[in-house]
Amino acid sequence: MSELPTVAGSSRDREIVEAKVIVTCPGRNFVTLKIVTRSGITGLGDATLNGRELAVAAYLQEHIVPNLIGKDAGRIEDTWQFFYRGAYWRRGPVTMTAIAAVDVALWDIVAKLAGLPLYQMLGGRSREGALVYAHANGRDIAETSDEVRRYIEMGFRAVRAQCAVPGLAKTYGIASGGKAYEPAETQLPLETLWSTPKYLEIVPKLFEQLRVDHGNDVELLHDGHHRMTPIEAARLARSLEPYRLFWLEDATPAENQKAFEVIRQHSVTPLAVGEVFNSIWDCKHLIENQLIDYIRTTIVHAGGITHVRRLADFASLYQVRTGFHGATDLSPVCMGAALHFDTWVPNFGIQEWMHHAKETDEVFPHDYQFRDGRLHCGESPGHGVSIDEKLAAKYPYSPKQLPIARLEDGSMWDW
Ligand code: GCO
Ligand code: MG
Repeated sequence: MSELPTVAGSSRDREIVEAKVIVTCPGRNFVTLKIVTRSGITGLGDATLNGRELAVAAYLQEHIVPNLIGKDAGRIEDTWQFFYRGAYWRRGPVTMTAIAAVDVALWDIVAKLAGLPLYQMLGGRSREGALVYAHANGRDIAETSDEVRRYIEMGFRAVRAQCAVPGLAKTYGIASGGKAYEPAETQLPLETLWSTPKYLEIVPKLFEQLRVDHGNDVELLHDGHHRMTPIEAARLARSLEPYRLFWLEDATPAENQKAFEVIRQHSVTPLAVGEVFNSIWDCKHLIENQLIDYIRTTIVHAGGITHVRRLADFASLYQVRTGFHGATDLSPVCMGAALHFDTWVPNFGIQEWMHHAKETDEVFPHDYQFRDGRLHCGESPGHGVSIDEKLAAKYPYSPKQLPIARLEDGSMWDW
């Protein structure tokens, strides 16, 4: 790569001379941290927290950037400990997303200094590509099934299926007006109505039909998005057993990790959880008691590669596999880093992949590619994702928040 210096690697070369927070909205909002060393190597980290972007941007700008200048970019672990222990205030999505951005940018730099793709720095290739799942959704069972077919025809081996719930105007995961589904579309939260009994009526029928239409070869997934109580989740998980799901995700909120014991007592449907977790402590009980099968916590929201590697190693002791979050609100920078991680991590399960918009891909050129149902990370040094800053500047920040949900009597519920 042209930016590699002839003499790489002295601590003076690695000194951080610039750290810049870039906020851009090519189709949706993204926050990116760019770190530059004295020798001119740049590293990028994703810092996007959907609907709360500017909180992380300010955390980085005010509290992290001043501490970075002058540090040795090669001291990844020490920098992680500095920002985690040194902040005194531990964990939380804003802090852990900011730390993740620094961590990923430093891994990117160190891999570029070594002239190696990032997966090589982690221990090398364990597989040829990362199995990914796509998002199929529809206004009814037939439309959802058509969408599943479309993805199978595109080469996907695993598809998540969500279908509108009769009697509810707007449901999580369902696109409106023929557009691709996007989690945050309005400036202030869109109010939606939720009914678990109505939802529990339709979901088993959806998967029964999908198995009739598509057979048993394709892996099918479903996201409950934290809306069921533990006993309701247990009922759904049990009723889905004949359709052999790859996983049921976020069956119930997990602040109380013991809640998953109820689901486990009643069902053998595999369980995935963790896209809203930001630390190993959020899933310690879940993992060591084998209450889940897949951990969703990904790099951008949980302290970066340094922390998620620790989490994945811990999970491997209990045969829990990774299934990283990969919605469109995680930037291509996170996706690039995640794919290098997926290429290495021994206990890999699956990777979520919602396509980014064309504008997003243009702002963040990347070398990962979809082939045969898998995403393949590239071979260029680092994580293989860059940013076109001039183009990014043409897409100013546009405030957007996630929807909220209320029950039919008006009470607030989980969206
Ligand atoms: C998923 C997620 C997303 C989230 C979104 C929030 O499984 O992909 O549940 O759809 O809702 O990432 O910002
Ligand atoms: Mg989810």
